[in-house]
Amino acid sequence: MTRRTRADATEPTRPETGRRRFLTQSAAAGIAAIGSAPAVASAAASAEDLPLRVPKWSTEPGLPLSHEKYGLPSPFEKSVVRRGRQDWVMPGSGSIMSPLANLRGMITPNGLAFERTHGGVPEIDPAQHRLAVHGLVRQPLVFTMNDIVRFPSVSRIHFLECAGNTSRGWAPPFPPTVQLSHGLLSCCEWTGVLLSTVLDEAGLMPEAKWLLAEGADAVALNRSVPISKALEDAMLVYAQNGEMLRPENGYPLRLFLPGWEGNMNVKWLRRLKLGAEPFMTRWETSKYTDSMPDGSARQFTFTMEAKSVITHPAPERPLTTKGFVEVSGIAWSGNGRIRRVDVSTDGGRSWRSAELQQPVLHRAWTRFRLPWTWKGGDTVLQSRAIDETGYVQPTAEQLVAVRGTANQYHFNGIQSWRIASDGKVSNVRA
Ligand SMILES: Nc1nc2c(c(=O)[nH]1)N[C@H]1C(S)=C(S)[C@@H](COP(=O)(O)O)O[C@H]1N2
Ligand SMILES: [Mo]
Repeated sequence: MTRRTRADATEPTRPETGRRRFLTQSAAAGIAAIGSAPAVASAAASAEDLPLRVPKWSTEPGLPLSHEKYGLPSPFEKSVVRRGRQDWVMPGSGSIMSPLANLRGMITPNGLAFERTHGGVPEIDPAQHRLAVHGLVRQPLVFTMNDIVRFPSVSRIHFLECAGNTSRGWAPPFPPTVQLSHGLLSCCEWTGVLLSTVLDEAGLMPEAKWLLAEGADAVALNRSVPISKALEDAMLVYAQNGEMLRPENGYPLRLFLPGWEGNMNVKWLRRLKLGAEPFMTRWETSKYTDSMPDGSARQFTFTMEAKSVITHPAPERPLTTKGFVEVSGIAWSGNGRIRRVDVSTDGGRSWRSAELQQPVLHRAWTRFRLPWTWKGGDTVLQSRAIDETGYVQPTAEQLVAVRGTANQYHFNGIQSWRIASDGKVSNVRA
């Protein structure tokens, strides 16, 4: 699907430097004008808000500190939660999605990270947990968690995306929110030991070309991983965003394969078996293969290709005021860094390059932002990611032309949000 488009000639646009007014430049802005400021701001807001009120919370001592409890968000943020399906197909199976429209920057906090689990969350005592490394190794080994955390550690920021993310992008009806369409996705700082360090300890036999990674949950989820990936950047992860993994994300130990489909990132990892061939488990034969239009299935589609989505505006965050809008979203690629993100505010007729939040990291989310003036009309917003390999995120039509519509996995087509003239946002195919 690598394709060059005319947008490659687009000049990157940056907001002009120097003094610039954003919110009070249009008569409809809801910002109070102070004192002798020109009467461009909403008169209703001025009358009500000036002079600045002194609310109760500014005049009385506040609540005690939460120092003995685990900290929680403000009660006013209580709608910012994961949503999805639980006890789906079998007990404990489900997927709950991250509220992408309410995330800022490039890190997903642990309490909002997506969860996808096929047989419930095991409650594992780390003191009793073991990791076995065996098969085509010189010295089979069994590690305790104390052994694992003694190894030299690394911390890296990477995205994690379920192969089934945007699985309803192939054909209508499309999910009503960005959370339900794109929320099987997180980006976190992962801490652990490089898998290559642990494999060195056991000593790989020259014939070892694949490894089987197996979880300690009731479904014993297991996947075959080529040794090249195991030695390139795979990690055995025990911490996420600075604290030990949450039970739902694999406590006390998970495999992490940067940029590769979520399913292979085996949680509650208990066993690594080295072999000469892939193990052909049910997770890579009956599931996680891609149906092709000729009826065949494509196997071992490991890498999550470049993709992007606008998270503001989005159905959950409609436009309420004409004038300045910061269009913002995330882009990521399992093949490396994001080079550029183009945004269209006219349904794909013209494109402008968005500003990328620094640092732009390998196999991590890149937040993009583009200033836009919404004049109140009906239009369609789209974003298109280009990664450092030159790969351009395809349109949904291009993807369907190659892959058909009988698919569940690996949809990375361009997302279209329709902005209606009342500011409401809906999921459409433009
Ligand atoms: N042992 C085990 N590992 C697992 C799973 C599982 O059900 N059991 N689910 C997989 C799938 S399909 C995905 S997308 C990711 C989800 O990781 P998360 O729940 O930490 O977001 O874990 C993968 N690893
Ligand atoms: Mo998944």
